[in-house]
Amino acid sequence: MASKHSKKTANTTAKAPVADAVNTAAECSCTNDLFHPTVEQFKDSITTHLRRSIGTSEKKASPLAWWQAVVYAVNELVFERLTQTQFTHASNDTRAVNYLSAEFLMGRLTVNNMCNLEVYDTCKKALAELGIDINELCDEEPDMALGNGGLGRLAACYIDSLATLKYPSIGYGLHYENGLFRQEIRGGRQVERPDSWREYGCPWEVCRPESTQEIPVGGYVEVQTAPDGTEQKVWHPAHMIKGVPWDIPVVGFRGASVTVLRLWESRATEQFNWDVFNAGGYVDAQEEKAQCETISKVLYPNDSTEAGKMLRLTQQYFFCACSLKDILRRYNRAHHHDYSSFASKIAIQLNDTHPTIAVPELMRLLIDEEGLSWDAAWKIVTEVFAYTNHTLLPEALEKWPVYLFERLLPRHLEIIYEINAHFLDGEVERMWPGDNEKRAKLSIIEEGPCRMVRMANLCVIASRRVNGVAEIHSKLVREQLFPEFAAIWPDRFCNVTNGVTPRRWLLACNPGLAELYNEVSGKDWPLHLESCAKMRPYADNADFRKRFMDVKHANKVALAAEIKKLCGVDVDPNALFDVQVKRLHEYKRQHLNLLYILSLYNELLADPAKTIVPQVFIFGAKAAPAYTLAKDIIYAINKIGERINNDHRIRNQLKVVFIPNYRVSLAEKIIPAADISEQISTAGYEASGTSNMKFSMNGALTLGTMDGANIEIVAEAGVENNFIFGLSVEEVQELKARGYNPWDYYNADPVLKSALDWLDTDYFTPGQAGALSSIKRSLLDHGDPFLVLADFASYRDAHKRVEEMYKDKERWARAAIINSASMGKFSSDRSIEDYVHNIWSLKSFDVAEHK
Ligand code: 26W
Repeated sequence: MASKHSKKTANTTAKAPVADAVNTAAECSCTNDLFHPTVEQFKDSITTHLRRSIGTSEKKASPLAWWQAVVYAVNELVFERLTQTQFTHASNDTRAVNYLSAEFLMGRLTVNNMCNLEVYDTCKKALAELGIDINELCDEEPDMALGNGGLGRLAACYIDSLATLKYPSIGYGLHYENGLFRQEIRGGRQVERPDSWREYGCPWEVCRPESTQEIPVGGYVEVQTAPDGTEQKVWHPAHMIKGVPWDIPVVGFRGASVTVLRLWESRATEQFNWDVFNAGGYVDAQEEKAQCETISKVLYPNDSTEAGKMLRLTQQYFFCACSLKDILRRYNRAHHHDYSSFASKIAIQLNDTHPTIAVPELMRLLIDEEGLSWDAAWKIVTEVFAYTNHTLLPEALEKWPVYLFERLLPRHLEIIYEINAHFLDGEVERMWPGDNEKRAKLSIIEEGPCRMVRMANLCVIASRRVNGVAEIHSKLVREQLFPEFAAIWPDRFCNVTNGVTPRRWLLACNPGLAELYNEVSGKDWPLHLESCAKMRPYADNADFRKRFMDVKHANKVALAAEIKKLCGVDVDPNALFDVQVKRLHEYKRQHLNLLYILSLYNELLADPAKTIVPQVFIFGAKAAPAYTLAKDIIYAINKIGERINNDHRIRNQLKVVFIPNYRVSLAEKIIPAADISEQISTAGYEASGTSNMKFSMNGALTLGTMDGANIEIVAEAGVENNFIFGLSVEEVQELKARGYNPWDYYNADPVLKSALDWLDTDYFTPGQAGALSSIKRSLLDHGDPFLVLADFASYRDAHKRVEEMYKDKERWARAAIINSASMGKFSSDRSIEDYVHNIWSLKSFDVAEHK
């Protein structure tokens, strides 16, 4: 089948000469050589793969086998394009960005790849003719959940945009055997279960054993004197670990180009096994093997607190070291160890501080292995790296105990000390001569009983650019997180507001709305999301409003069915769907939402005749396994939901559902069905948020604080079309400085007081009074660090405004349309162009067909 497709491609399209391959991003005509199979050809390809690649038949094939066969059929197109992309880049010796990230939250790839190749409808028909429902088939695919939340999903959106915009690029990460845990809810509580996403193999990935790397760890450093009298450091590592790369090709929209995600799997080296084995240590060898393989076994499920574990540091070092060796190997293929053009060919982006160890590792490779001087190596390093900060939470800023470095990476520790000495005696001394306080604050090493390496300081010192992920966040990064660094290097700091790929988050997940955009904006809107603004005037057209809301209603009907299946709860698609889906964290304030629900329930019980806008509150959230209060909040949502959903007195006017195991594939079903998007973080704490953008794109109205990208979203869509409440960043800081006392709010507001007191009773947990008390205690006895009580009244008021607007169906539809049509800025294509122009300086390349 492969030859059939490629032959067809070759015959039907003109070959572009390689010399013509260099084009600007604006000329977007590269897609006409993409092969579009017919329904018959697709059927043929799928059944052939069933028989010849999988060894089954149409009659016997399991749903999993059908899905695999479809992936093989789609992959024929993907691989063809991959080869073309790599040929184009190699023959032009392109400058590329290497995106280093400990997380890539890819989700499922089948529908997305089909949509990007514009073969979804063909495939759907082909499958229908074979008696298979495409939705059921696609539900066979496990999510690639190799990330915790926003940071990992952002990396996945960026890979999609890089491929679509034809920028030479590669994503590097870890090939976790287990992604983020699968969440089960038992008795209302979160239980973590392993997520083995590739238990039966993943048909999208290709192993590349020829690019395997060997990575040294442990041991000691010896100082040798060279014949010319100079000192040389020689690292004698204790062990070597093998890094095996797995490639996942990501195809851009209309097959523009293919960007590879290269994920490293750890294995024991053969050499080690043989040594121990020969010494009679068969069992020891097995243990060592298990230890090596542990490195890529599991993703750490924390999205804010750093555990400081040896394994986590080893993971970070392992994938950075593999990636750098890979980068150097490819560079040297064309440049033969001449490093003079290294910085002009290579950009490396650090996705938060998790890959910071790449900085000393590149220094080590250049100095110890390639023979460059310190100054030459440092010049390269500071031209190549850039760092994105994703959080201001102090507990999320990575610090590693020096003793862990001594044990695992002794040579890297020396290099870090030297970078630090150069910096403190250079820039810091020049700026603040003799100021020991400044030296202590800016040092990469934090002194104390346990000396620590501050990874963020190392990142800032080594990077040519440091960016935050929304305007307000970048301002706080510059002014409050790193003010001294910004004084030393004012031009180093910049902003790149996050974005999301409209291919996955609109075209693929909301076909009904995508069809409306095809009508009003033409079919190129997934490439030019600003063109969706053409829908704005239709907000005034009653017929169009009806069609828009019909799409929303159909999505709500589908979600209601899913909720019935997953939670066993009946919800009415005519009710207002109010959604908060994101990681569970106190700063995101799911408990603020819950307190409002309690107050609303209380109102209904107090007045049995009362009618309100029927509302369904929908939650989805995973808590870090060791984050007790977060898990208590999940328990509270479930128990309160159980009581409310079964209380006939309130006549189905209020429902609360917690959808278990929230993940990318669920987000794709939930977001298109939302009326309200809850974005209620304490101002100053949510760096950007990205689901806020996805919700707005899909026609939900934001109920949110002036935080992160919410500020930019309402600037585009109009504050009158959303519901803004709560303290601003400045007000939060003033209140904290003045001295915040949550008891004042508790005592002054009877609505709030009774909601909180309810948590101490056994009303929601019969026979177990106090089972929900930890939430109340955190808000009163432990000082309410995220100002939940301070924002409650304003939040409640905003909810009342939501209800008022929802009663006016036409007004609501108008606001929903304007929100969706105003999200052009939040395409990840725009974010990538910002990175390209302000940080990476890349040129895009049209991918030529070749034979
Ligand atoms: C365990 C250490 C750790 C610390 C922080 C792991 C992961 C993190 C991430 C930075 C958490 C994260 O995902 N941050 C989110 O990044 C998104 C993409 O920029 C932003 O939109 C979110 O606001 C931010 O919380």
